[in-house]
Amino acid sequence: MKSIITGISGQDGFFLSKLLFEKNYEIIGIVRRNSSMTTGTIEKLPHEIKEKIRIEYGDLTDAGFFARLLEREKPDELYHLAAQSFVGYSFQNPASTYDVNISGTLNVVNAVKEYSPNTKLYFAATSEMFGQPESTPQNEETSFKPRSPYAVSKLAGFWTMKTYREAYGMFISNGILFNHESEVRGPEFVTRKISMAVSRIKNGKQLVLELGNLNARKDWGYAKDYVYGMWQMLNNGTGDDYVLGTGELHTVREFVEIAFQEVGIKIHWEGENENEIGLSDDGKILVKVNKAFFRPLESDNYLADASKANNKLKWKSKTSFKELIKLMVKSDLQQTIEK
Ligand code: NAP
Ligand code: F7E
Repeated sequence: MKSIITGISGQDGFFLSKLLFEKNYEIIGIVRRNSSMTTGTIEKLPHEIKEKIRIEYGDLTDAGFFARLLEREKPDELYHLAAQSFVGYSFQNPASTYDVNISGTLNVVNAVKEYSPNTKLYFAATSEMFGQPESTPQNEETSFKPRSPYAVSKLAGFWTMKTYREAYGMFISNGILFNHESEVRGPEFVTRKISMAVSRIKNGKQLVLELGNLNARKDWGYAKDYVYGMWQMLNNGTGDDYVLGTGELHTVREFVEIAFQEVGIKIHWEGENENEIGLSDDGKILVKVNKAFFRPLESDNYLADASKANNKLKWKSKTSFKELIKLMVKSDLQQTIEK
């Protein structure tokens, strides 16, 4: 089986590469060139997997690149993971977010339609499309109320995929994935920002962790579990839309507390709102709130109802919230010591 992964150098690309390697797929990874020729998470893959990935350099915004690629390769499966994926950045740079996430997605689906219509296509949609939902929990029938340029761009991609699936009979699955994290999560996302800071603080390499909204609540799972769901969506009868998530909500505050517990530090909180601080037992200020990390709008109160994926794909989130935090902190502790 031949696969193409866009966004292979990101978090999900890392776990999906491992999964497809285990399943003996031929893997072509799309990477955008940068001046240092670094390849993101690909560099963290075991040697035998790296060796098997064929990198093709190209940018999502280049329609001609995808047309030539699909005409030449005609893969069995294409996982379209590449995106400007950071919600905070999308408020500062909505235009480039739309270029990459909307026009870029159109380039991918058009190339599949024109040059390789039998390719099965996965699109990385998101729970962010629910924004401020009217009902909880959310499933495939819940209406969308996006609350960021990122969410708007992903909703455009989602509807484009649905339209192409119905209009042209293409095999396309939209994964409406809730937050999923890991030891290779980008450092600007809150979970990794916390696990890295906790490890550095424990080792005396950082004094304080500055965060935004400590009361923000998310449905957090482990990325490795979720990429298995992506694969299942392309290997189960017909293309469809599926919600993947844990069905559990936790606050950023809880994440902080458990991450510090992992290194033997108990956090207690004092003050309110932007003056709130987190202190250790010996009175050291280890956590501060910084307004700069708040967003103009927050998507809150959303929670996955993954019963369709559970029933049809037999998919389940396997890793608990505590296990996730434990593995992230353990990995960052190791890296902090090595540096
Ligand atoms: P990520 O770590 O931010 O990876 C994004 C990938 O897209 C990177 O490989 C990045 O390349 C690539 N990319 C960005 N702009 C590009 C462009 N113009 N041309 C080519 N490649 C480009 O994201 P992730 O966490 O793995 O998520 C994968 C997908 O799922 C994304 O579409 C995201 O929006 C979506 N999603 C993620 C979550 C989650 O919780 N992780 C939840 C729902 C949906 P560089 O390495 O060069 O930056
Ligand atoms: O924020 C709050 C922040 O940036 C999580 C992407 O993969 O999942 C991800 O988007 C929460 C938000 O992820 C800080 O306000 C508090 O409520 O880790 P995040 P995200 O915005 O949920 C969705 C499903 C995707 O689709 C996206 O691609 O944490 N928060 N303090 C903070 N967030 C950050 N980044 N930094 C802080 O200091």
